[in-house]
Formats: sequence, structure tokens, C-alpha cells
Amino acid sequence: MENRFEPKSIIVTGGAGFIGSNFAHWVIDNQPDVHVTVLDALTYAGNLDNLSGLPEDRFTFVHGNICDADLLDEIVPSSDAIVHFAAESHNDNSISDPAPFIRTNVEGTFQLLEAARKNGTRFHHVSTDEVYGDLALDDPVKFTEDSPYFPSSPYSSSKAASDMLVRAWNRTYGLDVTISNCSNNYGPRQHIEKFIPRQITNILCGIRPKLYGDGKNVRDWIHTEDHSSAVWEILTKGRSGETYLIGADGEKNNIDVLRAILDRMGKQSDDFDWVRDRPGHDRRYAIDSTKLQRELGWRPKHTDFSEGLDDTIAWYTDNESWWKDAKDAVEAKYAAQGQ
Ligand code: NAD
Ligand code: TDX
Repeated sequence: MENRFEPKSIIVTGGAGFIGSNFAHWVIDNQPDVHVTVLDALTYAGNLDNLSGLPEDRFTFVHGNICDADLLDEIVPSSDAIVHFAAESHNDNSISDPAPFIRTNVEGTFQLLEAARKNGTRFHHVSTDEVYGDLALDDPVKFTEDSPYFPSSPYSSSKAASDMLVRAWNRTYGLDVTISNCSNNYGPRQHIEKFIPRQITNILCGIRPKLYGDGKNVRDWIHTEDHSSAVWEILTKGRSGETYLIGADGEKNNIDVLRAILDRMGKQSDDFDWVRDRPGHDRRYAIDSTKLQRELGWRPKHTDFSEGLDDTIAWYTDNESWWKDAKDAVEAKYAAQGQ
């Protein structure tokens, strides 16, 4: 293994969103010598409240777009690494309007790579297991770093394109890069358009939860705090040019997850609506994280999904002001799509 990379100052793109903000908090809490600069455009998915409480002497917020090359020229030279979370992240949105996905996920990653290349800045790309397409429900196979790319949606194909750019900048220009492809995250501060927070906040608002298709699609759930610790291990100990898959053996089908939420929130197991399926809906994701565990010694902390779900339900119950204003618009958009 290479020597540990010890950055003193990192740029976290997309740090006002769900996973990026959890990562920013994790770094501040666990890496006392590191300064965090969050670069975020504050789209509908970004929220400055997600960064409240971070100490002024170790944290800087820059409001801006990752596609803005002039801004990147200003802020990248003083950083040791870019940890790139910023993205348009929701599959359903990518189906109704793909254009912002190409701009942010492809063009934005390109601009960041160019800024990193000019300054010799180490680059970690936060990507998704969805680049590998999907698996059959009855297939014992899981995704590994050697799985072929078969993205299904405009979102996942834009992430696949950005992974390819990162690999090319490593091979052609020798830029120090790592890539991680993680499975479905859950935890506090996830936007209420996503499956778990949508259903929790539906129940809190007296709306019946909505399940797509036959509800048997499988997702491999990981707590976002475990994603954060894995990204840190890869950034600081991962081999340049390498990809690492992040997952915590959390395969569950959607109907089981929904029933667990209903049960915990005092509802009957059939208190939900079946709604129109997502076009091109991936059937199953499953991650084999052997490389990450063997090579870098990473282990997940949150191995009890029920406990993580209880905490997540409690967080949305206790933080109604965080999501309430967005709820009507999110549900109106879904209703217009028959979902
Ligand atoms: P999110 O939608 O909650 O947050 C995205 C953040 O990026 C927001 O704060 C938004 O304002 C910002 N942003 C969007 N476009 C921008 C631009 N052009 N310039 C600057 N900032 C911009 O997303 P998330 O769920 O936290 O996902 C973060 C990353 O993790 C994404 O790259 C996503 O592909 C990846 N990922 C997510 C999951 C998951 O389960 N959510 C799983 C694996 C990988
Ligand atoms: O209301 C719903 N009902 C429903 O049945 C919603 C919003 C979703 N679903 C289903 C679709 C999926 O099978 O639940 C599953 C999870 O859906 P999402 O939360 O939209 O996540 P997914 O499409 O699996 O993608 C997520 O994980 C991989 C993230 O949004 C991506 O950013 C990440 O790359």
C-alpha cells in the first residue's frame, strides 16, 4: 500500500446536499487537522442548514457552480484534494428532464478535472453502483470493480460518463484520482424526493406512501455515515487510478423497507398505494465490497438496518421545519407523473 495521503485542506463539492453534508460533518468531527471548503450551487437539493454548526475556523462555504472554471481557478490552488459529490442525483428527475444531469454531472466533472490537472490536485470522485446497470433478483452475483458498465437511466449514464472522464484524466495526464461507487444511502438530511424520506414524510403528513411497480426491486442500503468513513479511507489510503466499491451487505426489497417504515410508524402493512413504475426501473443492486475491506481495512459501523431506520424516522419527525416547505411541490410533481 502507498503511504497515507494527509490532506490539510479539501474542497467538498455538493457539500450542502445529503451525502456531501454528512461527509463534511464527518471530516470536521473525525479529522481535527483538516480544513473543509464546501463548494455548492444550492440547487433545490442543497440547503445551507445542512452545514450549520461547523466551526468557522475550519470550514468555508463557497456558493458557486462546479461548471464555473474561473471560480475553480480561484479556489482550487489552495486545496490539497477535491472530493467530488456535487451532482444531479435523482433518477426520476433525470427521466423527466435530463439536461441538468448532463451539465452538472458530465460538464461539471470535466471542469473540476481540468482545475485539478492545472494545480496537481488529488481528485476523489463519488459515484454510484448504478453505473453497472442491474442484476436479476435470483442471481447470486454482486457487482465488483470488474463488472461491465451498463447504465440504464439518464442519471446513471451521466455518472458513468463522469467515471470515464476521471479514468481518462488519470491515464492520459497522470492526475492522481480515486473513484468510489456506492450503493443506496439512507440517514439524516436526505431529500424528501428519495424513497425512504418520501415515505416517512408522507406518513407524517397523512399521505399514503407510494410504491413503484411490483415493489420487489432490491436496493443495497448503507448508512451515509459509513459512506463517509469509506470515502475518507479511499481518499487517504486508496491507490491512485483505482476504483473501490462501497456497500454494507444491506440488500432489501422496496416492499419490505416500506412495511418496516409503516410498522414503526403505527400503520397497517397495506396502508400504501401502488403507483406507476419508473420507466427502465433497475431491478436489483448488490455490492461486493471485498476490495475496500481487504485492501484498506474499512468496515461499516451501522450494520443494524432497523436501528438506522428508527434513527432516520426520528430525525424526520424531529426536523419537520427542514422538509415541510418542499413537501407540497415534491408531491405535486410526483402526482403529475402518476407516482
Ligand atoms: P443531493 O442531490 O442530496 O445533493 C447534491 C448537492 O450538489 C446539492 O447540495 C446541490 O446543491 C449540489 N449541486 C448540484 N449541482 C451543482 C453544481 N452544478 N455545482 C455545484 N453544486 C451543485 O445528492 P446526494 O444524494 O447527496 O448524492 C451526492 C453524490 O453521491 C452524488 O454524486 C451521487 O451521484 C452520489 N451517490 C449517491 C447515492 C445515494 O444513495 N444518494 C449513492 C451513491 C452515490
Ligand atoms: O416513491 C417512491 N417509491 C418507490 O417505490 C420512490 C421515490 C422510489 N421508489 C423505489 C424506486 C427504487 O427502486 O425505491 C427505490 C429507491 O428509489 P430512490 O430513492 O429514488 O433511489 P435509486 O433510484 O435507487 O437511486 C439512489 O441510489 C443510488 C440515489 O437516488 C442515487 O443518487 C444513487 O446513485
